[in-house]
Amino acid sequence: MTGYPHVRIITTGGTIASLPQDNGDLAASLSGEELVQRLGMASVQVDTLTTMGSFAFNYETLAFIGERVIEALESPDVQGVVLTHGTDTMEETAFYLSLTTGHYMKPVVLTGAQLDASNPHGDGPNNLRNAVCIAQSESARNIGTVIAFAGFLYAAREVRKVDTSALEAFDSPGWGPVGRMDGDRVIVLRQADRRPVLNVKVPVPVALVRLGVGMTGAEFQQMCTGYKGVVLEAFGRGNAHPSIHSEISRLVQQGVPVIVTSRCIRGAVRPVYGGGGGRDLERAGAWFAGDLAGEKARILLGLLLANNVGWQEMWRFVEAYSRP
Ligand code: DAS
Repeated sequence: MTGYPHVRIITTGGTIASLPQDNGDLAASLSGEELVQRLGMASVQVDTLTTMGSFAFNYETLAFIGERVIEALESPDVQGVVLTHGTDTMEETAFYLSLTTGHYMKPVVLTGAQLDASNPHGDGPNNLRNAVCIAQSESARNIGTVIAFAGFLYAAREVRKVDTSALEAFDSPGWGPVGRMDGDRVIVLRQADRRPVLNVKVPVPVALVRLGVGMTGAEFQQMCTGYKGVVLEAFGRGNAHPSIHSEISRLVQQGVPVIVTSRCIRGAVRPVYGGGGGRDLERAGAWFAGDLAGEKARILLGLLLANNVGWQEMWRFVEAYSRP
């Protein structure tokens, strides 16, 4: 389909494309064409990228998806892109895409399902229909990368999977949705913020360390060994056991960037406490990432390292993505 505006649907698998197999396992198996056929949609072009659960994706998958989404956005006939995806890691792919495609004035809409494709009451068809409406909608031209799920639109930077099984799988804690559906009408509540973008690359692996009570510098050090970057999911406002900040200082002096996020689901980190708290982590050279989730800070840092971005410039990116 070329010559007039259309939506490109890129499919990757996930529950939306899954059917029970003979042994009872649920497995992603429907192609993009089969998914779209079930909806009887016109004005769309389908590209089956892979048929996998998103829990099986790796860094290369992210870059592969990024390349294909950019290829679609570059096409003058494509008005928006819909990406079907497993819900487990959807927020990370959404964030990766917002980091690499944020300069295009075309929507990138991710969606999926909580109920598999064999379920007569499945949520997949409605979610996909809504995602296509958003990608076609004039009012959503400037929405950036969003997850469209259960009738709401969530910004890539803020969205998190908050429920393992409910149909309302996603939320943006502290922010709420950036839009909603009203029938087939798209109501945009907030436009996307424009931030600096990076080239599509395979992210460099970064350690993601979530603190638990009693975790010490020795444990932290073990978990970070061999990595070129570290994201610490610290306590509350961004605090850690007093034995950790000297390990952070050692890493930073070796040229390993350390980003502090919170293990809380809502609210921003801020250096407030001494005695091993956030002020000591900041003095050790760690960067505070606002309310950016740890797994997203990991994608950001991995992509910055893959793009060979210098230290000052890295900080500029972390700052830009730390702000809502
Ligand atoms: N949770 C499943 C889904 O939503 C598995 C996955 O992430 O692919 O599709």
